[in-house]
This record gives sequence, structure tokens and C-alpha cells, in this order.
Amino acid sequence: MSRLSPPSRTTTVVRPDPGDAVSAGPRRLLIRGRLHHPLTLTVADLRTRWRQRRAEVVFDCATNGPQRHTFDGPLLRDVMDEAGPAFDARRRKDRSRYLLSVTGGDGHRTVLSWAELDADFGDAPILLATAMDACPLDTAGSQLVVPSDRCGARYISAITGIWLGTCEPPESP
Ligand SMILES: Nc1nc2c(c(=O)[nH]1)N[C@H]1C(S)=C(S)[C@@H](COP(=O)(O)O)O[C@H]1N2
Ligand SMILES: [Mo]
Repeated sequence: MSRLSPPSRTTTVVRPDPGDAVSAGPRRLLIRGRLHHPLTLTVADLRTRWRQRRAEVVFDCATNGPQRHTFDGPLLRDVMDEAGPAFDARRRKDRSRYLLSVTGGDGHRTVLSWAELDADFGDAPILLATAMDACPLDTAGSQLVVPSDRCGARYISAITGIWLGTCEPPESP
């Protein structure tokens, strides 16, 4: 059988995949939800618009064992502050109701509570990495860094979105 296929009479339209770094340029992450200023950011934005921190971390992976990495990037809290969470910032109880959902390019998703990063509560130095082991993440996309976690599951890579909001339990079972 010939490996050459006859010219196709139908036209196939190939749409660029918005998550495809090649066709869409540098990866962008969308910060949306209950915010006054939703943001669309590249890794270069994360590097140039906020002060960079460094975290030397070790986390355990169920399949690959212990992983040791050095990450650079801004505090997630600093980036979220610019997005302007729509809570009453003066009221700790209001802030404590909020959560963040972070999604990776493959759909892997995790949640954080706002209180984990809030300086009046957990004050965890959670980063949106712009480099891992001195290698820039511009093409791969930013990675969530949760230094206080023993396990690696929340180190979401190739972040495409962060949502901030509240989640109310159903009224009754
Ligand atoms: N997008 C995405 N990020 C992810 C995962 C995943 O499946 N998808 N796995 C997590 C898990 S289980 C671990 S242990 C770390 C592992 O990171 P590494 O294997 O790249 O060192 O990435 C985390 N980040
Ligand atoms: Mo893992």
C-alpha cells in the first residue's frame, strides 16, 4: 500500500491550542475570580514586576522519591495583592473564608486556603516560580512552590490558571 495519500478534498482547519506554548507564544497564566483586577501574566511578567525570592526545598514524590530543587520567583501573596482580592482586607474573618484553586497545563489542580499565605495566619512563603535550579521557566510555565509541604503534589507545574473565591457548603445534606 502506498504511503502517499491522495490530495485531500476536504480542508482541515487546525486551530491553535491556547495551552500550546509553540503556537501561542510564551505561556500565560490567568488570575481570576473574586478580584478587582484580574491578571494575565507571563513568566517574564512574574520576574520583572515583583521582587524575586529564593526557596531551597526538598519534597517527597510517591513515585520518584525525594526531590531537591532551588526555585526563584515572587511570593504568590504579592501577586494576588496586585490582583486585588474582593474581600474586606481589614477583617481577618472575611479573609479566612477564601481559597485559591491552582491549575496546571495537564489539568492537575490543587487548592490552597488564603489563610495559608496570609501574614496574619500561616504566613507561608509560597512562590510562583520563574526559574527552577537556575533554568528559566518561560517556556514550561510557572510552578507553584509550597516549601512547607512534605509531599510534592501541590508543586503544580505549567500553571495556566489561579482562581480565588469562596466555597459555600450546601445548605443541608
Ligand atoms: N501540572 C502538574 N504538576 C505537578 C504534577 C502533575 O501531575 N501535573 N505532579 C506533582 C507531583 S505528584 C510531584 S511529586 C511534583 C514532582 O515534580 P518533579 O517530578 O518534576 O520533580 O510535581 C507536582 N506537580
Ligand atoms: Mo509525586
